Parts: sequence; structure tokens; C-alpha cells
Amino acid sequence: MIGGDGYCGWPSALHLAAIGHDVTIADNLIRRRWDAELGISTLTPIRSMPERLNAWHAKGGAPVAFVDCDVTNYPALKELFEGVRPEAIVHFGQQRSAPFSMIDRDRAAETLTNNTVGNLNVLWAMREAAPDAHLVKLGTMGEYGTPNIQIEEGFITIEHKGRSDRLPFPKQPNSFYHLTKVSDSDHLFFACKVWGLRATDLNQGVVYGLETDETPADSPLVNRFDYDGVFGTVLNRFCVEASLGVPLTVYGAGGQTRAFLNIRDTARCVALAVGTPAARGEFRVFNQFTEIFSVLELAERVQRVGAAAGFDVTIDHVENPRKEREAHYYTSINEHLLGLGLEPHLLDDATIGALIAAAVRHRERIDASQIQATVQWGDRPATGVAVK
Ligand code: NAD
Ligand code: USQ
Repeated sequence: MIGGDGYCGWPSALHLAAIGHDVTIADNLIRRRWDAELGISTLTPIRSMPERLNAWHAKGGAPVAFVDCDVTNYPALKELFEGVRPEAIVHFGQQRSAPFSMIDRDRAAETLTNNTVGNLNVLWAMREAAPDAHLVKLGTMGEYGTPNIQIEEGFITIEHKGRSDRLPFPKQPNSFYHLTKVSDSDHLFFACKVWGLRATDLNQGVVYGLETDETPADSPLVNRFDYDGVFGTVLNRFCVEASLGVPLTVYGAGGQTRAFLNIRDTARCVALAVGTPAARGEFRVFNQFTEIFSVLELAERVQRVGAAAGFDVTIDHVENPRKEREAHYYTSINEHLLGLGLEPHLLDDATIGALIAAAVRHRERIDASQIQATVQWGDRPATGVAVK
């Protein structure tokens, strides 16, 4: 489990252990360093990795090992694979914030190097040390952008001038971060074709939520929960904003529509993908989400739930720091994981209420100055490129 100290990786690692897998977490803990560099912090008081694992083992959890490993360090990664001899490699270990990748040239380059070289190393280390392992790689729904047609799961059959082919679905990423994910997918597809590796690309939507069965909020196993303007994702941010009584920060019109899922379903989807490996040479793409919402719809839901709980919740349409469509068509299928047995935890009022309550419990840890989004996509309108 590469990236097993992170928001998705930690609960997924424990879930895999809980259902009987022998899990090793590999993480270089760089996310904790990025937080320190940016002066941001998780809402929840996450423990160090040794403390997390001690707490898990003290509860009787199946053994989980930890290796401090940077995936951009090829010899270290290869040695790890040679030692662990993994049947499955789950790769969460990347820089995952779109705003972070747009801060400046250096953060963009850091994102590209970390993600692209890291992913390349995973593929080479598999080829050399674990050629039969199944790679479960976290991609993102944002690879597809917001096309004016239904998004398929990775591939689309196109008729063109009397001929037909099944081709990778067109990609229109919207940040340097999302661009790395598109490149990762191409690398996976290529490595499966030429080396016969097996891989599943999980194109995940925006994740929300805090607790899973293995990571209760009131325990040392608690997950991280980002609410800041760089790493915080939209619904989690809205719940913290509601708890503070500051306006919900809808960027622009709020018609931006995205695919979403509960963190509980992230862990389950990863388990389902691991449990049904791709064949040798097969590259699969699963769209990993359960529901689709616009940003404004989410804000209105948080406003309603917050108001019912006695909070004064207003909605602000702040100037959009990103360059993205604010009103557009959006629909996508997500059949593969449902077909494997995923039973979605759909967004309900109780979940939103619990997130607002968690923010209230940790009120003393919230730094309101972290909420504003300070990273701009650029100061020129996106009109400079003429496409004929
Ligand atoms: P996170 O930042 O919480 O965790 C990422 C983890 O990877 C961190 O613990 C970090 O230290 C580790 N890491 C980063 N670079 C590494 C390297 N070079 N070597 C070893 N470890 C490294 O992010 P997350 O929210 O858990 O996201 C995990 C994955 O899921 C990412 O690939 C992300 O693109 C994808 N994803 C996340 C979301 C979401 O909403 N959080 C949605 C879709 C896809
Ligand atoms: N948004 C607001 N207000 C906010 C924060 C965000 O209106 O306070 C809007 C954004 O403009 C965007 C949408 O909400 O239109 C989603 O933004 P986000 O920050 O919640 O998510 P995003 O940047 O897309 O990135 C997150 C994860 C990333 C993952 C991606 C999945 O950080 O790792 O890849 O979700 S997806 O969106 O499908 O690409």
C-alpha cells in the first residue's frame, strides 16, 4: 500500500488487513512535510505512523508493516518489492492536490516528478521484481474533464470515416496534477501491453467523510481531514465552514459538477479491485464514484443540514480561483465496481451532520486563515489558443 499514511491510504490499508490481507504500508510521509511547509494542518489530531500501528495492533488488528520508502527512489522501491513479494500493489502515493500543482513552477515540477517518476518506478520495479503482481493505481475522474457526452469507463468505441475502434476515452485534465494522472494511465496501458503486467486504474471522484469501520473518529486510528484551501476537498471544506459560521465558499456559479464517494466506499472499492485481479497483460479502468453533484447542490445541502442543527450557514459565490466550466453537462457510468458488489454509502443528512459535528469537536484546531483559496490558475483568460 504505497501512500498508506494518507487520507485514502490509511483507512484502505486497515480495511485490507481487517478482511485478511497481509499488508505492508510504504510511505515517505512527505504529505506531513508538505503540510508543515504550507503552514496547514488536518482538522483531526492524526498520530505518527508508529503510534497508529501500535494502536491498531493493540486493538487486535492483523499485523500491518510499515516501510519508509520514497517511490521516486528506484533502488529502494525495487528492494521493497523483492523483500515483500507483493501479490497486489495499491498505489496511492502521489501529490494529489490540483491547487498545490498550480502554486508555481517549482510545485508543478515537484508534482510532475513525484507522480510521473514514482509511477514509472512502480511499473519498472514490478517488471523486475513482481511481474505477476496486480497493480491497483489511483487515477481520478478529473482525467476526463467535463465533456459534453457521457463519460465511459476508460474506453470509447469510435466510428470514424467508415471504420471503428475501441480507444482510450478522451482526456481533458484541468491542472498539472490532473495531467500527471492522464500520463500515469498512458504509462499503465503501455506497460500492460508491452510487458504483460496487470493493472487496474481506479478513476476516483472527489472523496468526502472521516470515519470508516477501522478508523473511528475518537481513536488514535483517526484519519486525516483536510479543510484548507490547498488540500481540502469541497464537501469536507463546506462542513468545516458551516461549523465556524463562515460562508460556504462556492467558487463562481457553482454549476461545476463532479463525481463523489464516501471514504468508506474508497476502502471497499480498493478491496474489490484487489480481490478480483486483472489478467496478465490486461489494463482495466474502473470509474470509482457513487453519486454526482454540483458544487452548489452540495452547498445547499450543507446549508440545510447546518441550519437544522442550529448553525447560521450562508453561501458565498467567491471569485473562482480556477479556470473551469461553471455550467456544463456531466454524466458518467460507474458499472464495474457496482458489478463487483459495491454497496454505496450514499450521501445523507446524517453524514453531513456528523462531519459538521466533528469540526465542532475540533474547533480549537481550526485555523480559519487556512480556508481561503489563495492559489490562482492564472490571471489571463483562457482564450489564447486558437484550435481549428
Ligand atoms: P494524501 O495526500 O492524503 O495521501 C497521499 C500519501 O502518499 C501521503 O501519505 C504521502 O506521504 C504519500 N506519498 C506522496 N508521494 C510519495 C512518494 N514519492 N513516495 C511515497 N509516498 C508518497 O492523498 P489522498 O487523498 O489519500 O489521495 C491518495 C490517492 O488517491 C492519490 O493518488 C490521489 O490522486 C487519489 N485521489 C484522491 C481523491 C481525494 O478526494 N482525496 C480523489 C480522487 C483520487
Ligand atoms: N470548489 C468550490 N469551493 C471550494 C473548493 C472547491 O467551489 O471551497 C470546487 C472546485 O472549483 C471544483 C470542485 O469544487 O470545481 C472540486 O474541487 P475539490 O478541491 O473538492 O477537488 P479537486 O480539485 O477536483 O481534487 C480532488 C482531490 C484530487 C482528486 C479529485 C477527483 O484533491 O486528488 O483527483 O478530487 S476529481 O475531481 O474527480 O478529479
